[in-house]
Amino acid sequence: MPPSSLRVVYAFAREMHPKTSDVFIQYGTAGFRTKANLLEHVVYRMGLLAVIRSRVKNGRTIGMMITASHNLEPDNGVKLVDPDGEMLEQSWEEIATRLANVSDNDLESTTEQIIKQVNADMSLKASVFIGMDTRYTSPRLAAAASNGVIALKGTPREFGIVTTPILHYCVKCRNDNTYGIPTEEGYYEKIVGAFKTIRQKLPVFGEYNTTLYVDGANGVGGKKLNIIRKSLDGELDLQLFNLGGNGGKLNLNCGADFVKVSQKQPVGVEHVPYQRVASLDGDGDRLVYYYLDDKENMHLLDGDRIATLLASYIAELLKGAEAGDLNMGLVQTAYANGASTRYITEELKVPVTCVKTGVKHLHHAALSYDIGVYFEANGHGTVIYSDKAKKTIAKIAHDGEPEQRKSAQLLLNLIDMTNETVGDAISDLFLVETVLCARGLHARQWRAAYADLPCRQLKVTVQDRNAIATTDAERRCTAPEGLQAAVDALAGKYASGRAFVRPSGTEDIVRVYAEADSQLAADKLAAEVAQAVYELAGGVGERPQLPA
Ligand code: G16
Repeated sequence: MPPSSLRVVYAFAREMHPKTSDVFIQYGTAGFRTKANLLEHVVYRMGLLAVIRSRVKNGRTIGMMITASHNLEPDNGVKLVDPDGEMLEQSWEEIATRLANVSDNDLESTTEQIIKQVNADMSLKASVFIGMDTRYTSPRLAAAASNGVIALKGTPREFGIVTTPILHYCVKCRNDNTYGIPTEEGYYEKIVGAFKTIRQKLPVFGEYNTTLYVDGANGVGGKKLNIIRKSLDGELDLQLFNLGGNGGKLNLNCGADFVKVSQKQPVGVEHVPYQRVASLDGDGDRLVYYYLDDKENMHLLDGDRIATLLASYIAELLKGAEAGDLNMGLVQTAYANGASTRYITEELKVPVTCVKTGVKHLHHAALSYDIGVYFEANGHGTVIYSDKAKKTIAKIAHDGEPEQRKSAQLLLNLIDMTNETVGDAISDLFLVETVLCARGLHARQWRAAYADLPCRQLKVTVQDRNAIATTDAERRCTAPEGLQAAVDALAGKYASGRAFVRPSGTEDIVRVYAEADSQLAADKLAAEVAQAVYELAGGVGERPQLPA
C-alpha cells in the first residue's frame, strides 16, 4: 500500500472518529479501558493497528475485543488478540499507546512511522475478528474498529456479542485449524462436547449433585450458558440468574469481581443453604464459586481453589497414565492466598511461580511447564498443555495398558474441554464440574482441602496512580518513598500479616490487599495500609476509614 493511501486513515478519523479528548490513555493490564465516551478514536486506531499486526504476522488473523470486562456499565475498552489467541505481544503495547494518543493531524504520519518501525508489508492481506460484550456502547465502538480495519484495506469479520474467550478461541482456530472450528458453534461443539463425553464415563456419585446455580453478572457469559443449557441433556442442571433482564445492571452487585472482592453474595440469586453457586464476570472470562451455610455465612471458592482442584486432578490422572516425565507447574500472583500457595507446594508438591497481575504474565510463565495451570485469585485462568504433553498423553491413550489408557483418555477429554488461549469462565465451569463429579465432592469437601487466611481488598483513589511503582511481582513498592516501609511496619503488627499495594491497570485507582490470621485483623491491616497510601501517594476524596 503506497503511503499516499494512508490519507484515508486521516479522512476516517476526521469525519467519523475524531479525537475528542486530550486525556492520556495507556494500554494497561487488559488493553485500553476507560469511560466509553472517551474511546471511539482509540478503538478506530486499534483497528488500524490490528491490520498492521496481521500483516506483520503474514496475514494471520488478529482479534479485537470490545469490552471492559468486570468494570461497570459506563466503562468500555478494547484489547487486541494475537494469532495464537493469546494477548497482544507486550512490546506492541507501547506502540498501541503511542497510536492512541497522537492528535488527528499526526495520525497519518504516526501510522506511517509504525508501519516502517515494525516492517509491515502493506501489500499482504489482513484479517481481523471483532467481538463485543453486551454494553450499550459496544456496537458503536465495534463499528469504529471495523472502520479502522477498512481504512487500511484489511478484512474485518464481526462476531457480534460473544464472550472474550470465545473470540480468543475463534482467532486461534482461524490460524490453526487443528484446534477447532472458528465459530461460536464450533466452540460449543468442542468444549461442551468434551464435557458430555466425559460425563458418560464418570457416573454421578457421592455428595456431588448435578444442580448448579449460576450468576451471569448481567453480561454475555450467562446468555451463552443459556444457549448451552438446552444441549446438556440433563448432565448438568444449570439454574441461571442475572442474565441481564429485569433491570439488572452489568456487574452491579453481582458477578465474579463483586463476589470475590466484597465477599458477599450477589443480588438476584435465590439462596439455598449449601447449594454451590458459580459467578461469572461481565465478559465471561472469570469464574468463582461459593456457597452459603445454614447461617447464611458465605464460603468462597475462588481462583486459587479452582487452580488447586484442577491441578490435583490432573496430577492424579498423570499418575494413573504413568506419564511421570511430564512436569506440571502452577502460576499465581501476589493476590493468591498464602494458604493456597503453602498447600500447593507442601501438599500437592507442585512448583509455584508468582508473577505480576494480568493473565498475559501468567500465561507466559505457564508456558515453561509441560502442563501449566495458571489462575489469578479473582478467578481468571486456565490450563495449558505443551505439544510434548499432548503427544505423550495421546500416545498412552492409544498404546498404554488398560488402566493407563483410561486415565490418558480422560486427560484428552479434559484438554478438549479447556480453552487454552485465555481464562474462560464457561470452560473452567465445565472443568470444575467434571472434577467435582469425578470425585463425588460437595463444595464443602472441595473447600476442606485447606483453610484460607482471611483477607481484604480495598481501593484507594489518588491523584496519579502511576506514582506507585512496584517490584518483585508487585509484592513490594519502590515509590513513593516511605510507602513500603510503612506497609512492612503495619503488616509486622499482625500474626500472618501480609499486605501490598499496586496501581490497577483497568481502573483509575490503587488496589490494596491484606491478609492476616483473623478477618478483623485483615480488615484493619487493609484499612491502615489504605490510609498510608492515601497519605503518601496523594489520596483524593474521603480518607479511608478503619473498621469499627
Ligand atoms: C483484567 C485482567 C486480569 C486482572 C484484572 C484486574 O481482568 O485480564 O488479569 O487481574 O483485569 O487488573 P487490575 O488489578 O490491574 O485492575 P478483566 O476480567 O477485567 O479483563
